[in-house]
Amino acid sequence: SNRPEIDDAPVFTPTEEEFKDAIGYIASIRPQVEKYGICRIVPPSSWRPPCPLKEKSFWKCTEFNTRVQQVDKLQNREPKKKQTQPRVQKKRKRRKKLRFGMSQKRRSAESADQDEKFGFQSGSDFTLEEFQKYADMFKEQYFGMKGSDEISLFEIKQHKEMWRPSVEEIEGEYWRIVVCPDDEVEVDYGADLDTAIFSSGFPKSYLSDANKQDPYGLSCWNLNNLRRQPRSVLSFETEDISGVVVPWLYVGMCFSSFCWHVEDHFLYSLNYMHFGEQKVWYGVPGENAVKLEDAMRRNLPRLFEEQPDLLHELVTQLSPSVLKSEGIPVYRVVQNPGEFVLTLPRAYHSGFNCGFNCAEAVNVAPVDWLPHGQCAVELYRDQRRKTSISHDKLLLRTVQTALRQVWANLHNCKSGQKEYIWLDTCGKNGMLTNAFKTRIKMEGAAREANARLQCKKMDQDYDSTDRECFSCFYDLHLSAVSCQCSPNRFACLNHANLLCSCEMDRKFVLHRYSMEELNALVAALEGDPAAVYQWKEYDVGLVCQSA
Ligand code: 2HG
Repeated sequence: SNRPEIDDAPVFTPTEEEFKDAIGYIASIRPQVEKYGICRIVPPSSWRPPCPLKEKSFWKCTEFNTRVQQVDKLQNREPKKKQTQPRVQKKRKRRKKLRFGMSQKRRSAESADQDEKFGFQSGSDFTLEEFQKYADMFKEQYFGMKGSDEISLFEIKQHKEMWRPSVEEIEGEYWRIVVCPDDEVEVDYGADLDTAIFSSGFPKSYLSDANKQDPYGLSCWNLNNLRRQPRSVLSFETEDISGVVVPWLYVGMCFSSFCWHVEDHFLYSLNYMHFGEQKVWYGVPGENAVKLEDAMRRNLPRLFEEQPDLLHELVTQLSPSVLKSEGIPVYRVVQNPGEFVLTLPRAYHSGFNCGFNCAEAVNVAPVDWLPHGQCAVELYRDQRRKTSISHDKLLLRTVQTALRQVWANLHNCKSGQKEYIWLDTCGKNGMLTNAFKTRIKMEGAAREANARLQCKKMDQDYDSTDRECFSCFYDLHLSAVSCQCSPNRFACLNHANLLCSCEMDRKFVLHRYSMEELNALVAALEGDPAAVYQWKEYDVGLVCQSA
């Protein structure tokens, strides 16, 4: 069989009490999940949120766009680059093309760069009702046809129980198509649908007065609310970044796939299945991320030669059996409707759907994510890759909030426990203190290297979302280098030399805080009362300025 023989990732079944705090629960299971990278979370049986997508008016009327996936080309395909040497024509087996129904809805190939690199072309628009019909018909015909082209759809329906394949059979067939592609199998996937535009599968508490009382509208496991939970570093993100803090929806059919990838900025991801057939996941612990990347390069050298950043495109599968044979641990999860799947920072994951289903996903950032996020932006800088969030802004805002609590704690002005949620991330060896100290040390060294340049304070209200290093796209929230010659061009501290050919005395460093202020912040986080008071004076000033 082509079914990979791999162990299952752990399953967690929180009690109702444990389920009251999503970020707290995730933090509590992290030590156990780290060596797997992925896990399944089964909510208490009483937690059954209604799904507004199932309401008739929505189900039948609202359309979403799909992408077309050639499942047989996810691992084995020819690089698209023009060949310099004439290729020897290999004799190929007769290929059976498996696409069914609704082909009249298919759009012609749209994307202009499809000739340049492999990707998923835009497919048809469907309502959920139409997509379910299409998905069910595909699956019935696919598995009905196997071994015998003679069975009619009618006969298949009559013997539904007899042929209905198990998850394991679908999994075996999936990897047969991907690994030894004799047939062309094309499916559609309603992936990455912005819930702000399409709709969320969870009730939204702010949409109607009735929902304001709805425990599911308010639930901390409702993915629309996750960003705003206590102890979520992403609660300090003010932009509605689609797919990161605003959930995305996935409407799947049999064999529709998500290929090997890690989350942007190495964030956690939390995925909930609203309804439908199972989603099979494969996860690799975060500490094996580089090993996985090397294995992918070794096994698919020509594809990586053509496209060095292939893994960012999310269009490539590689059999878990191959990864295992290269010594990379891979774990499996079968997600059922009503269950969550959690992936940890830098844990590669991939998978496919067993039939028509609908899931929703968003990123999560408990405080232990900070060092991973730092590592991500440093790698992005080296790869000259754009960032999607300002890591330094989130870090600074978390520190500011934590320090208000440190100050309040010193004054013993307890006004409800909520005020103190960040306290145990501070102190001499707190997670927040450590993450901030590491960042400030790096900042100190980079400013030292630019000590010849004059310094200016940047406007407090300057937001780095409109500025990035011209060379590596590094975020410029903490500091930027500018030159009199070009006021709208900026560099990070590492690329000051490349900014322009002007003399150094025309260039200057813009900083949000001086090193003295940053070091005082560290001392305050560590609990030094004098530093806390010094910071408080400054913070009051800041609050007044921004008020
Ligand atoms: C993820 O967390 C996505 O990476 C998986 O939610 C995508 O469900 C999918 O297809």
